[in-house]
Amino acid sequence: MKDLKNTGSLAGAIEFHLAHSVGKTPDAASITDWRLALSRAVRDKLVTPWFDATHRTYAKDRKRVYYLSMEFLLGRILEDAVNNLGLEEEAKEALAAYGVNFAEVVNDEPDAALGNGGLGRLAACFLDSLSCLGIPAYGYGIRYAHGLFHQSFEDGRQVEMAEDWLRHQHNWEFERSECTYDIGFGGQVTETGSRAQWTPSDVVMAQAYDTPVPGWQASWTNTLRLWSAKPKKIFDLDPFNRGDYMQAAAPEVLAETISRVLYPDDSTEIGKELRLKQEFFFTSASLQDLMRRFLAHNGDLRALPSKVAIQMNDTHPAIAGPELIRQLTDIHGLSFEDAFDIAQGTLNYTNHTLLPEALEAWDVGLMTKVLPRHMQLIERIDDRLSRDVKKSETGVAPRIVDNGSVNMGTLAFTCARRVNGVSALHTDLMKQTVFSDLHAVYPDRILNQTNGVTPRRWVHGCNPGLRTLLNETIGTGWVNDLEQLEQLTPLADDAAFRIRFMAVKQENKQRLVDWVAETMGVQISPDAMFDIQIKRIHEYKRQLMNALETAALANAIRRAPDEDWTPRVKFFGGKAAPAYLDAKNIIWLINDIAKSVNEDPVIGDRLKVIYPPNYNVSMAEILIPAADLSEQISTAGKEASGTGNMKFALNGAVTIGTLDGANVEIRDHVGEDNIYIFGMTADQVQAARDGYVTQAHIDRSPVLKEVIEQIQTGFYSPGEPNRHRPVLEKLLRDDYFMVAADFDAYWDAQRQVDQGFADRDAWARMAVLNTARSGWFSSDRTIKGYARDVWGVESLLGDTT
Ligand code: Z16
Repeated sequence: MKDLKNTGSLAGAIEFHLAHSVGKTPDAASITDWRLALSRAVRDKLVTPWFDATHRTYAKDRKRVYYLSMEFLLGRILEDAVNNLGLEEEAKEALAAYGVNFAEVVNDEPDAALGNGGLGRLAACFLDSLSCLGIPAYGYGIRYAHGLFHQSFEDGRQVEMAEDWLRHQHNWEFERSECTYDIGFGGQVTETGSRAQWTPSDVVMAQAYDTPVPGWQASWTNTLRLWSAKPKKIFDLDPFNRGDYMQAAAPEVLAETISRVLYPDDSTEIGKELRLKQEFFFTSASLQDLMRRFLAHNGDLRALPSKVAIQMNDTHPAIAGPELIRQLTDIHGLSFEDAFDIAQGTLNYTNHTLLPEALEAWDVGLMTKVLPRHMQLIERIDDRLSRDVKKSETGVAPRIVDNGSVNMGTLAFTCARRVNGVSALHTDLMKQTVFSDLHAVYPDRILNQTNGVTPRRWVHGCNPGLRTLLNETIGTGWVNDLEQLEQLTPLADDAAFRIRFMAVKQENKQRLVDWVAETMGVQISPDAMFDIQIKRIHEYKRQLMNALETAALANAIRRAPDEDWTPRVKFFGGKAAPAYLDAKNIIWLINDIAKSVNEDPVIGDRLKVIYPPNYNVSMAEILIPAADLSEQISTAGKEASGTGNMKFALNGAVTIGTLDGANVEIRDHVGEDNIYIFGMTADQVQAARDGYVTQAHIDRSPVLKEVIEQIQTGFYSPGEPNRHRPVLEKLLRDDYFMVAADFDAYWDAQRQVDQGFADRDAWARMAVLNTARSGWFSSDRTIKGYARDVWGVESLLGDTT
């Protein structure tokens, strides 16, 4: 292994840090103390490779990637770093010498939940791949004091609590108290000559905190730089001198509000002033920082696109267009046209959804108030777009400023060199729907980069049994070259291998059984099929359809308990945005169905429903390796990609799903015999909208009809028949996501799954083939695609010159 130029043995470093960083003796140390000591000891080993990577990038003046994202859903950091550094055995032994259990120590770490779902977790997987591939890159985001809320259930209903991940020392980051930038808001724009000058009325400081991101064996280490808001001045002296200490502290409170909390909305935009301020805050700080780094080595601003590639993760950082142009014109004196060309050559934009309610649009009045100079520049960018439209003679002219609001998707598109979708289907739909006008004007701009997931966390880390089996079977190269899993394909026909593969699955299921018993006090059988749907709760993801099918299955079992049922445990996991009442109602219904099913002695072990509260990255790491069946059942055309679908397939779960997002590509890779596809296609969904009548579909389906009547009459809410009326009323009034239309196809597919699982050997074969053929879904493949087609950057790994 590579010499990490470390600071001696890990054991010695842990002891050192327990004393010197934590201030404890071993006999007085709690699990948290050991964790903090281990974190410091591991972090020490990162420092040298981290410096090396920085120096090599500087020395060669290489093009750097800057990934701007409002969200980085990292989850736990320590175990991942221990794995990537190959320190697992050493850490286990070092702690065991004190009678301390390594697993307990790493599990003590709170998740860094600085994201809502797929978009934020994708950013975290990308950071891992960028480092593993040796691409010089920075992640830029916000160091929220409070990440995604903690979820609990009270009588089946979601209750939210503030999350507090920074309560204990956060031992991974380096505070950069010297690295700060001023971020202005409001105020006036004046013209001096041809140069505009923005004088903000409020200024806060963005302060950097750096987290090293080690690649595999730390052969390369990048930086995640998160910004925290600080006041320019701590106290207002007038009120302080008057003795009004609370009033004096107001500026501090106000400034820090900007980075206080992550907005908990996934796929809906709320248009709040504070959110706009957050977006500008981290975007402006990041651009000031990267410009400083660029200008330290380059005099010619025209060289920016050759040295810098900026990725806007969704439209959240789309103010980067006007902000970069503002810096180039108002600060560095370039003309608008030159500044626009440079900015456009540097910026790229990833779109993650086509849902209209998720497309950001800021009120012009609000934008003018918060960012007056940027609003002027947005108007100029809009003029430039109009000129390009005229030149291209395509007819329908898209506008950035339209109907009193600033369309951030159109802005991001106009300011970007490349615009990408996150799966093949999603990219096609982008061209056909929301971006069809812009695509006609700029036909070479849109391209696809299908999402991926990091095999370090999502196989090697979370599935030690599979890791060992793979290492013994195909060697260890798969960790960095996941398509090597293809070598397993012939072994799907090898009975002895299938047995070993399914023994790993069984161990993982037992681990989940124990966890459910411990955390929820519910006993489930590891011999049942584990059927899992984990993701944010959203109508388009159709957890409701899964819940209705669960209730229908319970009915069928109750009617004929002695039939040959395939025992199932249905797992649900996920949070609803606190303001998304329809999603919260679905959670309530699922929990009521779970209660009824689980308490029914006639059903027994044939069906159980488990909904553990507070689904997060760490919980996914327990659930995914234990899955037999992966639920990916969104209304076709609505799930841009999905990434959980990839994690399940890699870990040997079989998918039941619609032809949506990356499911299409999963089918192409694993083969149609190894996946259960059902329901309408995206085209059929579009065609079915005209004249859609929910009741007609219900009348056609006696199975669905019975369940709906049960819910209506309070079967799942005894004594309170109206409890679930809102869910049903919405379904009957406006089944926009076509639960009723797809229900029968889903039911039938599930019965096929029952039969499939009953033939354990045939199922094992499918499971092996899912793992064998999912290597393409590594985020390493995705990042190589971005590096080649979007950023124009190369790996510095092995480049020791
Ligand atoms: C998000 O997680 C996604 C889209 C979006 O507009 C906002 C958020 Cl917070 C998800 C998509 O829903 C999912 O299909 C996709 O796999 C993921 O982004 C990563 O691209």
